[in-house]
Amino acid sequence: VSEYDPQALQAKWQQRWEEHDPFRASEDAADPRERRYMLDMFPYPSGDLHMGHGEVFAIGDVVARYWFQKGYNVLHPIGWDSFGLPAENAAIKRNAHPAEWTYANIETQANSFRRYGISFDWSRRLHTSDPEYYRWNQWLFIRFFERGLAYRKGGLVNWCPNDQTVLANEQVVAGKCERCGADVVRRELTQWYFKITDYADRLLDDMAGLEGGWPERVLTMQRNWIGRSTGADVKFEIEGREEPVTVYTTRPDTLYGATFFVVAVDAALAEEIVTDEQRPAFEAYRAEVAKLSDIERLSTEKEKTGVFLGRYAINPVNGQRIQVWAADYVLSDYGHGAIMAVPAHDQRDLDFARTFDLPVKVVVHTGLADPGETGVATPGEGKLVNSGPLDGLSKAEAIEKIIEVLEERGTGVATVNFRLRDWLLSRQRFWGTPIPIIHCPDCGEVPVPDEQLPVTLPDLRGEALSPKGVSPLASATDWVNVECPKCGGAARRDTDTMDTFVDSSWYYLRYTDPGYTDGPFDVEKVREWGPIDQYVGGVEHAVLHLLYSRFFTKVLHDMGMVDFTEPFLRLLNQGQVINGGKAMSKSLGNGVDLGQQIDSFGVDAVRLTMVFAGPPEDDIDWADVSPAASQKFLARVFRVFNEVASEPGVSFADGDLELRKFTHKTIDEVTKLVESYRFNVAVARMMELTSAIRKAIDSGPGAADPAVREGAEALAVMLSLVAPYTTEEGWERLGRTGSVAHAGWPVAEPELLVQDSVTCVVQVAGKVRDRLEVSPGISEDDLRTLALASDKVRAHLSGEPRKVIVRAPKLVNIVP
Ligand code: ANZ
Ligand code: ZN
Repeated sequence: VSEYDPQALQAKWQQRWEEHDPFRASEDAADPRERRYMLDMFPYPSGDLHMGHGEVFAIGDVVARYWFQKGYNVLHPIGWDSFGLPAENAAIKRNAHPAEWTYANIETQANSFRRYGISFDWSRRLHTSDPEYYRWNQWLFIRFFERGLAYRKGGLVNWCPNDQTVLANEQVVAGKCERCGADVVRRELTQWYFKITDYADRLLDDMAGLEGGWPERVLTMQRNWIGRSTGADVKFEIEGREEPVTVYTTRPDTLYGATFFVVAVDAALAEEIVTDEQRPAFEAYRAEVAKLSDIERLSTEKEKTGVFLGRYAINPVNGQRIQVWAADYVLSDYGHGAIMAVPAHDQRDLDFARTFDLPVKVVVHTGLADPGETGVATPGEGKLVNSGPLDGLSKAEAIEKIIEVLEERGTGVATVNFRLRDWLLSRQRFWGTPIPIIHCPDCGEVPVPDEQLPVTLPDLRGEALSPKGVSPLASATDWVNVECPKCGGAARRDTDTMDTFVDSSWYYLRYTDPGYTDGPFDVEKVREWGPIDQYVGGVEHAVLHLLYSRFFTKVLHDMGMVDFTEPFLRLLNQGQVINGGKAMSKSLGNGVDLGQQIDSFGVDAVRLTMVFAGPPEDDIDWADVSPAASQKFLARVFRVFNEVASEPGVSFADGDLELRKFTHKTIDEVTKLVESYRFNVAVARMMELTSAIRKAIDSGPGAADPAVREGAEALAVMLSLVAPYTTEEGWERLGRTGSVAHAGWPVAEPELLVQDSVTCVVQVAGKVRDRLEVSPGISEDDLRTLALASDKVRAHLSGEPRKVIVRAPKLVNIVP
């Protein structure tokens, strides 16, 4: 009976949990418990759960189970992010429908989650590919459309030639498709966008409130992605052109140093103003640039290239004629697609100037060598020179002054610019939410009336889904051709589907009532559950999902549907599980299968290994950890549970004092460690407690001592965050009734935490010279005497010290 058999425990307790549904959140308004909302990023059903899932959900479960133990009414739901390309690609290969693959995988993962013992509320399961779910994507899209936040425009977009679809800027990583790694190319297409740029300021400013709750690196990534910069728009006359051309600059103070002017080679302006004489050279150059990827184009290592457009611009402050060039280092979709070039103080401009022998004029004296000679621009602070009325001013003063002058003359204004672009949301693929718009030749873009939602996907499968560069939905003629809801005339449905990041932008709200039929979510219930208290998931979503969700939440706030403006109060990014120092991959053959690990070592040992491996943010190298050792530890714990010889309810106060103190110290530390997310150290403390109990049984007061029971019960509850099966069985063997998951977090008794000694640091002239073990209650006088008696201290003193500052019991500071 006392043999530790993880597989047998799993079979027994999984069944019990399913009968009792122990992690259901309560909706009872009379429930006095405070609510907590704990969420793990929902999985994509690409197959069975993998090691990465094993890690993120083991970590998330520590937090969720801790809150259960602390007596909160916890919402910890699970669902599936089940639209997306892999299902579609699998369906093409197997001549099947993407739903078949998707829902089969969801079942597989759901079963694995149950076995893995995660504390989910299974009654709230949702799948984004269900029409009951995506109906509300459509509903929300229409609300956004009505508010001017969803719109269609033509322009250059990112196109993945492999997946045959457009991508949002956020899905292009270093010039490659985030999904398949193919080089992204540019295409001219008319597409749907969400106007996330309207929220750029708020997305940036509200991050101040996430400070401390979110990892700093994620905040930094989002800040950089949004990329707010302040500067000025300045108007330059172009000879022979009616309208002046505006440039954006962050350094209007350097205006007197503008020695040439550059237009993005692919901007309409370049094409418009190039002189006949220069046109052939311009067109040849433009064709060359079109072949480059964005990465190549923007590389700072690349030789600067460009072509003179045969025209001149007039510097508005000094009337100077400067050449107008076209180049690829100026982007057509940032600022105004044209710049004033200040080679002395901007490296890109200097590289260009040196390549084409253009003048360099220093206008900020920085004390560094002349950039025209060194080839190194001086972008830093300094005093203005060669700048008329700005001479002698600092950079900040000059910026203020020049903006004043420009605004007075009507040739410039102070402005703010963002790197963030609108979110391109249409996709030319099948397995997603149809965009609920009907295109009518007379009425234009007409939203599908709410009562006709959802617009469900047409029934296409296999070959019909293969990518053709236009959406497969276009081939479903019966589906496409509809009456215009406004005029009744012949019209066509939009055939694109939505980016699946739309689905995940608001799913957390739907969990509060996934069956709700009167809207995307029940506004009242969301008010009660509030934003997510703790979100756990991968850092790869730093500027994708996490940015989009924040945007959606703010729009929903403005629509009066949620009363908060940030979705995730705290964020934890777990590391990756790697093997042999490398990411697991098919080609390296270093994959580790979660299911096999569980078969070999048991769920609890695998979970314990994940949590114990290191801080949750760090990667776990599976080659360096030992699930076998975890299993051995759990067997030791299990033996302790079996050997406790006292009865439940025994008075702990009668127990062995030494073990009691150890138990309470452990409780105190583990509580603090769990709350500060140092789960691995918390596990280490539990291991020490296990050893202490073992010792008490074997060579101390014995198995019948009440302190042994006290330690074992505390251990069972604390360890239940990581090893639910072992502790559930242990709890039962300890004679306790009910699930250990709801036993209640142990509380350390303050009287048992009193330390016998503390370390006192003794400093002489600010340097630590000795450490003394003293009693916590030592008096200042005693401590002074003790410190001055130390040999190590006396070695650094010659005679009476000038001053002795005593802070009992921890510090003595001696001024010699
Ligand atoms: C003159 C100048 C002088 C500049 C100087 C910088 C330093 P951020 O901070 O990223 O907003 N710029 C403006 N539009 C551009 C475009 N479409 N493509 C490439 N570069 C562009 O960068 C703003 C600066 O980037 C602007 O300030 C402009 O160069 C350049 F000592 O103007 B600056
Ligand atoms: Zn119409």
